[in-house]
Amino acid sequence: MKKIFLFGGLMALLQLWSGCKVDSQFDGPDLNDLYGPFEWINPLLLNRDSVDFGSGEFVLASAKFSKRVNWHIDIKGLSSGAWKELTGFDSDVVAEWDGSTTHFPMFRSESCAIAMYVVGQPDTLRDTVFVVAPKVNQGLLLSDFEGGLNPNWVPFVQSGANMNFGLQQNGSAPQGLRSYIMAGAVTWDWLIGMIDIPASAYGADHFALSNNPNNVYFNTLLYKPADYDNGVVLLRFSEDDNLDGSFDPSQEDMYSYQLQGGEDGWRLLSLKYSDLQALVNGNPATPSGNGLHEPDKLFQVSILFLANPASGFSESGLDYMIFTEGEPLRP
Ligand SMILES: [Ca+2]
Ligand SMILES: [Ca+2]
Ligand SMILES: [Ca+2]
Repeated sequence: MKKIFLFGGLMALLQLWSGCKVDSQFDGPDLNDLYGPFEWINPLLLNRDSVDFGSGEFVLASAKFSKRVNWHIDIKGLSSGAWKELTGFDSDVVAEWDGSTTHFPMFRSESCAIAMYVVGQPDTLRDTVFVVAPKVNQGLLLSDFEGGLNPNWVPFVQSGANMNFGLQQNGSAPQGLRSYIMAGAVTWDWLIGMIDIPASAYGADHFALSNNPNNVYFNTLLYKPADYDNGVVLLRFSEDDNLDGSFDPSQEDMYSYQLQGGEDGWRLLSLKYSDLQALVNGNPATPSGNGLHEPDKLFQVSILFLANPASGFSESGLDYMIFTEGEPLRP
């Protein structure tokens, strides 16, 4: 009995000792990581000089430093002005770029300048990569406005002052060359103008979406000018609950999302379908239909642009409206 106890105690001591050793190797900070001299061990290296994001290729940028540092990679599209930022805190860097952007616009087929630096250090290492084809986003694209307007959309524009609804190509599109502008001043009504986008414009009574509202996202790029905070964008999603090929607002569900203000410029709005609410005058209300979020029964999407009639002119912009499944758009 005594031998067994001794043996057990020895094992416990051994475990304690080896446990301490493991701890000292992995838990504590490596002093060289904090106080050691900094140098580039391996310079910035790209795994390719041209990339076809459209066929699933991506860019790997690697570098190695003598200690862990805050590194930063800027990727700039030389024709579009797109700007992707990659950052981290490592000594051995392998950073992946999948063709997405951080600051709009989205990347195009273009040459890109890549610059890598370490915060607090003087050197910037540079390289270039050519984008043969930009990133392809899976989903149901309602429009990117590059090929003009869908003739089966139904626009309505009030006859106010300085009305401007339609395609815009002025060098500011967040994707491609064209976007859609909604602007004007209407003194007698909140509604400035709207577009109905029926599923029939895509060849069916209902949009080709899955029936799982937790899986479906509506994404669009929205523009708010710095000069005007009064515009309200109201998105409406009308369901054909009884599948009779029409939408009855008194008996079927309409889910909405309303947005005013926010940051200036272009931003991404991504809405999970199950988060949409029935709204009456901007306030949550009981849906008029079966109360189920049913993206597979979606009959029409409507984009309304509104402003307080006393607030004067307002402006907003749209681009790249796309439904995605499984995750929000990563433009
Ligand atoms: Ca576009
Ligand atoms: Ca119906
Ligand atoms: Ca429903």
